[in-house]
Amino acid sequence: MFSKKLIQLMQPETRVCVLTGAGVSAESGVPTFRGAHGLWQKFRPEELANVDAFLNNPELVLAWYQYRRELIDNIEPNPGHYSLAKMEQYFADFTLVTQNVDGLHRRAGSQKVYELHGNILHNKCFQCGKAIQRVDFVEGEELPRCECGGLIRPDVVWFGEMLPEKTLTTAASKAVEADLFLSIGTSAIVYPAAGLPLTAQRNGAYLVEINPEQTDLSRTANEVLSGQSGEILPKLLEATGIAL
Ligand code: BJW
Ligand code: ZN
Repeated sequence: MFSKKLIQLMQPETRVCVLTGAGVSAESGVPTFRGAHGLWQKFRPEELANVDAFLNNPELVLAWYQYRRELIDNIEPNPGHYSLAKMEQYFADFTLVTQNVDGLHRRAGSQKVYELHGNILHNKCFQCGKAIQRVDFVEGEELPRCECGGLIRPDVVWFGEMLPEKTLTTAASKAVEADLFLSIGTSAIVYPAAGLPLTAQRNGAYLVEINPEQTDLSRTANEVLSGQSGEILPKLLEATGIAL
């Protein structure tokens, strides 16, 4: 199932960079955005995850995020998340970059997580930018507002917005330095995150994709492990002799 090359690279001194997407949380019950079983089918992410959608219909956008927060409150990380937390302990130089906003990597024990698209459990003021802790949106009640009067929004990155600069810069430099890059559970179509695996490979990394479906990256990757990350990652650890 795994190539010799990949097993050889599973040494503690190998520099590893991982990019995860919604597929890693799919087995926990979080719907993906676009995958075959994507459940946000009523709306394309581009329709809700942008500033105009928020300004035109804040109730709809906030209700979407509230629904997702409640969903995340009631689920658990899966063996894919736990395997990545284990890998952080095993490799001396290991970087976990995620596009996910669900916080499940941390809940599984990953200590350092570069969250490129923010975190759904945090909020900020749309007007003054002040960080605001979790505020639940109740449909039919007044919209939550900051003390400055601005609307409160989730602290996530919408289309057309910049990613957190330092997080992105670190992720990009870790991709450049990596010997092994794993792209897991992402359709790899949203930039700049989707550029990270390509940057890594251009700079010499062995690029492995884990996904049950083909993506644009599948043709480019050095190795494609076709299947669910919650099954493949524990098997990879087992094949390497790392106990989960
Ligand atoms: C499994 C599985 C299992 C299922 N195991 N796998 C043209 C070219 C290049 C770029 C652009 C362009 N036009 C516009 C852009 C820029 C734009 C962009 O990339 N658009 C593309 C759609 C073309 N990017 C941006 O706007 C970004 N900002 C930016 O570029 O700033 C600079 C700038 C500013 C102003 C002007 C111009 C430039 C920001 C992007 C923000 C993305 N935000 C979202 C929402 C976050 C908040 C929220 O969660 O609500 O992030 S959108 C959504 O997509 C979310 C995700 O993180 C992201 C990626 O999705 P992901 O994770 O890959 O999920 P899916 O569903 O797509 O895929 C799941 C995969 O899992 C599938 O492949 C399944 O098969 C697989 N799977 N089960 C393993 N068990
Ligand atoms: Zn404010």
